Amino acid sequence: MRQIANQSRGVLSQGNMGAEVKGVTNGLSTDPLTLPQWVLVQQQKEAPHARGNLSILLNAICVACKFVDSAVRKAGLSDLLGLAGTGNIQGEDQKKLDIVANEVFINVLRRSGQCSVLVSEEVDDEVIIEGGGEYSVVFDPLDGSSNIDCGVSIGTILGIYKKEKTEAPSVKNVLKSGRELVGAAYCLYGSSCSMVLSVGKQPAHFTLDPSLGEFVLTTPAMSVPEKGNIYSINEGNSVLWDTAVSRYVQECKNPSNGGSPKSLRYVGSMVADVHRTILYGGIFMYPADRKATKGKLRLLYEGNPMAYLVESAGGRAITHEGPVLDIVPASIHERCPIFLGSRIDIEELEAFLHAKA
Ligand code: AHM
Ligand code: MG
Repeated sequence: MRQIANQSRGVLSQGNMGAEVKGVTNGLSTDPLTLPQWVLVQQQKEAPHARGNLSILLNAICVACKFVDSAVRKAGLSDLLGLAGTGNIQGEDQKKLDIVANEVFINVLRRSGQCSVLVSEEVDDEVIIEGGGEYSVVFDPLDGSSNIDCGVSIGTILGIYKKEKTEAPSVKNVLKSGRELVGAAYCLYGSSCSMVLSVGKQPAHFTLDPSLGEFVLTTPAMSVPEKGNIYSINEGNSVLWDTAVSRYVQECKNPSNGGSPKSLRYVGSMVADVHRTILYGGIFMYPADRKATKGKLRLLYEGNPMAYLVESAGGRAITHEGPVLDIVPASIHERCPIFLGSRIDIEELEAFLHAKA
């Protein structure tokens, strides 16, 4: 058998793998970078003296996401579809999978030893972990619940805060503007399982390889296209919108410059709608309206993490007034209107939001 250059002498070096050691052979990646490996490499580069606590936390998040992905894929076979018979603080019926996902995230995050405060969409009050670590995680364990039973994409959304060592664990650790997030991620349980993660830099995209059971890096640095041709909004609420939103959506359908109309895409799962917006460009909107005067989506564990990821990818995220990330929340389940996506599309929307009625 022919020997591979350098490997035979045991001198493979970082960045110089030897002429015959390639990353792809017969269409198969032979150089997969898993999420835990990626985190270690980033940490060594950015914070060589770090104690690895963030790595432990991110690994725990990976485990929980893999568990939920597996539960979602076999839900129809394991009596996991349908209602649990309980409700959450927002008065919404909880699905069985909402409860499973919530339990998994709380257990895995608690056991990681890195968290002192957890906030979940499915739990009325913040969870304080005595003797926990410096991180606080806010999360929607299973977003897009209305899509669970019909097999449409759903997801998990997470935001990560870090407290000062001297700060006592309390709800104050998370009642901070989104600018203070140290990281955010979402996991999409779709036609494939994708994790998009940012810890202060452009988001990286990982795809779950089910045969390895690992998230493998598929895009190191994601960028939202400057402009897109998709708008995404629940048009069923159009009778409730204000004039600015109505006029902007009309402009999307019938551009005043005679250009082509935008296409409408709306999954009704924020993770799926935001993932498409980051990849293809365009605009996703859940505005305030006459009925939902603060919008529908929750600031802490839906609006802020998504705004953080979209802005880290060069896009923008605003309310009717200003950046989502500037809002300082007063309570853990508060709602906020949100418009996010391509920079130019958001600028065009702003012209309508700021115009005199
Ligand atoms: P959920 O957290 O109860 O699942 O609700 C959030 C979801 C988002 O994923 C999605 O963008 C929105 O609700 C859809 O709402 P609507 O059905 O009103 O369009
Ligand atoms: Mg949600």
